[in-house]
Amino acid sequence: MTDTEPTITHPPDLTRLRNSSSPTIPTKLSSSLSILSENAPSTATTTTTASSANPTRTTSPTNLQSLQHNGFIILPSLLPPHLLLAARATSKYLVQRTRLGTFWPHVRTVPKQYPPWPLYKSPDQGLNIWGVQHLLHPDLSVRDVYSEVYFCEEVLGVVRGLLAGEDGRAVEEDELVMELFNLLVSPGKRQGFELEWHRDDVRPDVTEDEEARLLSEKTPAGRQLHAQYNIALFEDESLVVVPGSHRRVRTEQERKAGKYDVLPGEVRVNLGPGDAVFYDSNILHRGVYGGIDEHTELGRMTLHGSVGLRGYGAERCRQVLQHGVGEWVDGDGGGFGSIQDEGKRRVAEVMRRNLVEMGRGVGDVGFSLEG
Ligand SMILES: O=C(O)CCC(=O)C(=O)O
Ligand SMILES: [Fe+2]
Repeated sequence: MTDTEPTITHPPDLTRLRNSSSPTIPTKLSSSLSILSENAPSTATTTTTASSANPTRTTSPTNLQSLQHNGFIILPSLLPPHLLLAARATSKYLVQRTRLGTFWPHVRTVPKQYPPWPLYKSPDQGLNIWGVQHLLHPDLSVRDVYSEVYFCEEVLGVVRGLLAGEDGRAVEEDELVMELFNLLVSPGKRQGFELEWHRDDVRPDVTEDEEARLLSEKTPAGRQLHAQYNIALFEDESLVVVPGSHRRVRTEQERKAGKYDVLPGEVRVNLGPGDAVFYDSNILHRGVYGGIDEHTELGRMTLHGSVGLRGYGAERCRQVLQHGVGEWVDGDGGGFGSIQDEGKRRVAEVMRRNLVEMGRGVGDVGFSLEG
């Protein structure tokens, strides 16, 4: 694999959004979207804007307010440089070895959008991967690097803020639940692939009433019960979202639209290395993945993770356990003793135990979506 990856450009462009349907024209952001990207990670910021004629004091929205309003937030350069460097090197190795077969069987395969995916045992199966699953699995030899990233304060600090209750105070670390951590990659063999429009845990065939009920159940009294994110290790513009669609039922047009149609207001999320997008997983979204020549190109390598809030297992367990984490999280070697920093190790262990507790006694959870 030759190193044809884009060079790291810091700081990245702060307005990493554009209309997906007009790639070269910068997005005309509506007023509701113009607040995107202005927030510093994890804490509310207060800024003073002064005009000599009319000095006004405005408070920037917190990450949580922006996410609740738009359904997603973009945080440029979230991942610290040493973790970005380590995650890039590790992911190149992981993906290359995985594609060769016999190294890591847990993958997402083209053209299947949702779990379960077949196990990758040999390249002779002719499978083409668009993701590598279970980065925190104890049998994965490069797991240590991914645990340093998953449990890093830069990410968990943002998560604690997004899971805040009515008082707006960030939740404590021991209220967090370890959930999913995967790597999304460009399919090889120059075989492009697209995900259809979906919400992660609401089926498309539900009635309007059922859709409304499910959406409010998943964010009771407006509370986010989990935080989901993509952290790009290289340039990535695969994710397309409809801003604001996470808290409302689909419009007539959205219901009638084809699986891959352009939807009104859709935007493509454009991330640079180390940038993150946190999104409400019930926003209408899809993925568009250009195929690469895996022998000469790296393409997309984006960490795709989620962290839950303790006490809401009933709402979250299907989303998490349908991916099969319950089979290894409590097993031999599942602990995070390899994490060097004592505080971080403690948080990781608490979060893992919270996941084990969530899965205890839960039977077959089935799958959220089919296809
Ligand atoms: O590729 C992405 O960023 C989105 C993936 C996705 O929507 C999913 O796995 O449900
Ligand atoms: Fe999704």
